[in-house]
Amino acid sequence: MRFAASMMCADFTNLGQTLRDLEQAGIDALHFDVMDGSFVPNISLGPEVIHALRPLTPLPFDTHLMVREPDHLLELFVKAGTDRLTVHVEACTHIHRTLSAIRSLGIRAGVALNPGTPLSALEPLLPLIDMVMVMTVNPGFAGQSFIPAGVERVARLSRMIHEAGQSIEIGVDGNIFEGTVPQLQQAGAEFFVLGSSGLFTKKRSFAESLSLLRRVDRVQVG
Ligand code: S6P
Ligand code: MG
Repeated sequence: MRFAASMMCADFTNLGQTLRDLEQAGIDALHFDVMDGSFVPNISLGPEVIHALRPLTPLPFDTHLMVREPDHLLELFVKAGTDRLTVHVEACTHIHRTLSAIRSLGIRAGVALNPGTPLSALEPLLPLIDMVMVMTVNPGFAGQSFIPAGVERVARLSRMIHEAGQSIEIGVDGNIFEGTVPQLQQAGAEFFVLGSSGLFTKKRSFAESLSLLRRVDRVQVG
C-alpha cells in the first residue's frame, strides 16, 4: 500500500516546506496532475513545477496527464524528472504508440481510466503498462464525490490482471480518504492518491492523516 500526495491540492505559496513536511510525515510519492483545459475543463500543474521540486527530494514522482494526444509532451516531463507517466486511454488515439514511447524514454508507464470507460479497454494494454489508475471521480477537479462503482471496478481489474499473469499496480484517484480506502484496499488497490479529502485537510496534520490511513490498512489486512 503506497500513498501519494496530490500536489495540486498543496499550498502553492509554500511548496518547498510542504514537500519537507510530507517527507517527514512518511509520504510514499508525489502525484502531479497535468490538465490541458480540453480533455478536462481545468488547467493545473506543468513541467516547471516538477523540475523545480525534483532536486529537493528522492521521493518517486508520479505524473497524471489529463491531456489529449500527449505524445509531444512525454519527453518534456521525463526531462523535468518524473518517474512515471500516466496517460488516459480516452485521450490517446494510438495508445500503444504512446505507452511504448513512455517506456522507451526509460520510465514507467501507466494508464488512467475514467469512471465511464469499460475495463475491457485495458485488456490489450496489459503487457505495456506498470500501473492502472482507476479514477473514482471524473478527472478535472479536487473535492468531488466518490463514484461507488469504483470499488467493483478495482476488484474486476485485480482479477483481470491476475488472470493475465501480469504484475501491474492498481492505483485509485479521487476522494480517497479513511472512508473509501478500506473498500478499495480490499478490492485490490495498492496506490492511493490523496488530495483535499485524505491529506490536505485542516482537520489533521500530514502525519496524523497518514497514520490514520495506515491503521485502516492494518485493520483490513490483520
Ligand atoms: C483529479 C485529479 C486528482 C485530484 C485528487 C484530489 O482530476 O486527477 O489527482 O487532484 O483526486 O483529491 P480529492 O480528495 O480532492 O478528490
Ligand atoms: Mg490525479
